[in-house]
Amino acid sequence: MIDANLNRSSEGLRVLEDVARFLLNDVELSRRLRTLRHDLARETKSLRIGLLSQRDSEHDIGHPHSVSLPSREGKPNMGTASLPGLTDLVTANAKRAEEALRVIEELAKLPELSSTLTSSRFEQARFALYTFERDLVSRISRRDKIERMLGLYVILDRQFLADRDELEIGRHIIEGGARMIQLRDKQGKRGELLLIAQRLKELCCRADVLFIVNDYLDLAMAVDADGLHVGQGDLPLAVIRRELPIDKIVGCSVTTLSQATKARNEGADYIALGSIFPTTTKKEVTVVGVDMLKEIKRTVSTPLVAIGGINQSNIGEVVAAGADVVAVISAVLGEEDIRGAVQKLVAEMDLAESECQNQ
Ligand code: TZP
Ligand code: MG
Repeated sequence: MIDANLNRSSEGLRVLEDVARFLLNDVELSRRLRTLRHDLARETKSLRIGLLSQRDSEHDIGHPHSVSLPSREGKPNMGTASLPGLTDLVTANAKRAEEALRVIEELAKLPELSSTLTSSRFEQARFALYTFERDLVSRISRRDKIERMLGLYVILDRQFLADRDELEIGRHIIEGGARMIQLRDKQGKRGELLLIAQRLKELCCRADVLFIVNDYLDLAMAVDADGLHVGQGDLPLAVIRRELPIDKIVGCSVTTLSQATKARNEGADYIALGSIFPTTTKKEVTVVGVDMLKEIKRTVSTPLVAIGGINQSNIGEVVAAGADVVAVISAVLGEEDIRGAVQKLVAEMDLAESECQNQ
């Protein structure tokens, strides 16, 4: 049992470590997982020869070719509703390692084993693994959303919309080809916003467009939005991270390189820099210019959204300067033909991107 469970735990840990290393490129997480795996190997080093001497895999009734246990073929054990994804894989392997550690932890309490194995060491490892499991699932599910962060991000500003219907405008924005929509209402009428946010979220979800709520953590949570966008004066990122479900993304507005670095370090999934150009949509903005965009792009690898005063005539310049996503309000909502305005902006972005690639 000890041999089997040590193998299970190190194999499960190795899968998690490789996911962190090769898929998430997360140096820190993969290093911590490797340390845990090595610590466990060191802990049980003195048992290695004895365990190997007693190993008899061929006659194990759980051996894949054994007829003694019912076949598991055709019964996937990772996820049920749909095809297993990476989060199912991580969960299955974390569980395998956690369970294995628990078995060793229990065995180590037996009088004949307590002098060779320290139960509490396996308990500590199991608890460390619970946190790794959560961190990995969070990283993977947010990564899936971040990978969808491309193209045009339209901010449905209710004050700019005046009396126009949010849903109808939202539909036209999606039909035009925007990839992200944010609901923004600086007057904060949460009661009115709830139903609108719910419907917009459903609309976006059907179209595979990311739906982000500006400012209001409670509203983002109530409608299960894909994420929350906050500014410098809003709740700290650490508090938001603690409150939001682990699969949600958080965007943060910045105007300087140091704010961008700080937001990255505090766990922002994307950074929105602006105002890039002068704008009348938002009062008292700092105009930062395209050079700041280039500088942040060079220094911070977090996905970068450019915002402020961007329109058809300058969107190409912003894309060329390194914006991963471009966010607009007036260039879309200030137009009569919403769908057409989105289409033209998207076409300009595509053109600028292909020109960048050809250079
Ligand atoms: N943050 C920085 S500038 C800005 C916000 C919300 C306003 C963007 O609006 P527009 O009309 O695209 O300039
Ligand atoms: Mg805000």
